[in-house]
Amino acid sequence: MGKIDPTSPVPKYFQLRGILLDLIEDAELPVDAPIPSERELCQRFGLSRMTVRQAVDHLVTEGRLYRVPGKGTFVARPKIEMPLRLVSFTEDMRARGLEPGARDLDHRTTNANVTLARVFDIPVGTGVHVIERLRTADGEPMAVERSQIPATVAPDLLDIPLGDVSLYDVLEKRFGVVFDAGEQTIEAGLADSADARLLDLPRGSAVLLLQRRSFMNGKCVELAVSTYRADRYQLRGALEIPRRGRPAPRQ
Ligand code: 16G
Repeated sequence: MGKIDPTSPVPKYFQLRGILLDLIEDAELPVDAPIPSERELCQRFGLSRMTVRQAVDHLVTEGRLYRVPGKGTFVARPKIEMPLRLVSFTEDMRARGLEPGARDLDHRTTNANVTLARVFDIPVGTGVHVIERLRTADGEPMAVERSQIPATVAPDLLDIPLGDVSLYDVLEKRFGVVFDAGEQTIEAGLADSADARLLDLPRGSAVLLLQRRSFMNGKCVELAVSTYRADRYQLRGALEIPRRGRPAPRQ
């Protein structure tokens, strides 16, 4: 186990954070295991209570630990990496060995306003299906997804129960919709009271707000506006090396 180096310029709380993270990563502290009490950590590393609390608070904020009032502090599950590919929720969860689920919150057909008409390249007033679902993984709420699809693309889509089924699967098998391109924006946000309740989070918790446009043959066919739990998802992307400013290869 690591030690605190009193001569290091790295603050002691940050060193302890690193030691605890190593224990989590090496699975010496597995998921849902309690971490040693504040008193034990103070004794073991010769630190003040304030320093220990600062390290633990940091890890709680980062989503690596969670507190249960009256019980202690435990190791959190690792976050899920948000796919930066055009995959369905169902496909993504299955690939991780988790059971995908969907609860139908609301579905209706509305008339396209100017914005939607522009997005879908359809006349204002044309029907657009709106499907709101709570997405779950192994029964745990993960996201609220609100998909909008022009009715011309999938006329009787709302006659199909969209509870525990894959929307993309239905679109492909029943309506021949196969997406061939997509774009997505991701922003930080705070859960409003409705989403917080659905996602089982305290109101005002951090969430990720996503907007996805999925295309077929150059036309947008789905506009999804979704709220994902920030305590369960993280983003990872490959970094491209910019061409300019790259050092010339050595001769
Ligand atoms: C993804 C999509 C969503 C789509 C859903 C279909 C986002 C950010 N992404 O979660 O647009 O409706 O997959 O999943 O919302 P399904 O085929 O499992 O129903």
